[in-house]
Amino acid sequence: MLGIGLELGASTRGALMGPDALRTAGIAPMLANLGHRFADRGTLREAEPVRVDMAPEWAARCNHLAEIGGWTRAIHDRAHAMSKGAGGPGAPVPLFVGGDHAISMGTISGVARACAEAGREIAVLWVDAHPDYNTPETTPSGNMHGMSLAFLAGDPILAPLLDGSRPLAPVARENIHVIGARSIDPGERARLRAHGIDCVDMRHIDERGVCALMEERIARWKERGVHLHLSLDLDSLDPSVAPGTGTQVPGGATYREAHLIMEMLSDSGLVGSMDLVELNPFLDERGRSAVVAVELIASVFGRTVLDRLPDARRFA
Ligand code: DIR
Ligand code: MN
Ligand code: MN
Ligand code: MN
Repeated sequence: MLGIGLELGASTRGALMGPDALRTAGIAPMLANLGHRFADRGTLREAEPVRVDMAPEWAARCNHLAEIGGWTRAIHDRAHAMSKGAGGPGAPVPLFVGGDHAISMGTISGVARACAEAGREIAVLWVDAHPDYNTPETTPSGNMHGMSLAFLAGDPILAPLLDGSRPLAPVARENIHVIGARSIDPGERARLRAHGIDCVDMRHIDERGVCALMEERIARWKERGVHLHLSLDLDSLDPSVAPGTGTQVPGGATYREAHLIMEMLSDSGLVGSMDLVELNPFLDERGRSAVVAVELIASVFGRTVLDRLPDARRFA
């Protein structure tokens, strides 16, 4: 696990305390109890601002651009180093803990570069109330945590966040999957449609259920043999379950819906790397969202309620 204390991608402060709250909530013993070797690599607490070579009209629409550029490059280098040999048998699974969702511009670009070097295809599952598919052209807020997935898909306006020494290996549009969406800006929605991004909104989940939706996607990832990166934004959950997050949106995933996504991913054996973002302890209620986050991570890493028996034996 690497903590990343970046909170300038959002307009609410406090997400930089996320990694420490997760530690207090018991991430280390939880994963150790599941039989994993858990290494806490500490928290990245600062990054030097850099000059990002972006046209001034777009740069003006990116809040804290120089800072986010510096963070993105520093995070990218760490994530790339942690992902060497990504997805190979027995390779460790890097867990990145934010911080706001702008950290994923560094984490996933680092993982994607390692995948490209290893000749591996990468797919991203973005579990979030927001698709974060804005660009400087479409953003209503200027907040860069709302642009991270667009950057990772290779948006040319955002590309200069990384520099020439760190080539961006964009995630192919057909390998980007959003689930849990319920707050999408108008320009963002048009871009998702134009790019054919697979975006499962809450109505889809209501109508078809998490199980069927996840089975389809898991079958596809298995067929393609991808390295799957899970990017879990805590605001995907309903605010009644996880209030400790900066942009609450009603109508989110229930506790069980979120766990079922994690459990099915765990069973699939596909998750090769993961982000947990937007945990804001300053907005939390006595640590309950941090505890929920630890429990969700535990489900990704193999915690089950019962032993999973083949259906025929379950009622024997
Ligand atoms: C909104 C809010 N779509 C924006 N985005 C996010 O400002 O771009 N909130 N990611 O968490
Ligand atoms: Mn997000
Ligand atoms: Mn966000
Ligand atoms: Mn979100």
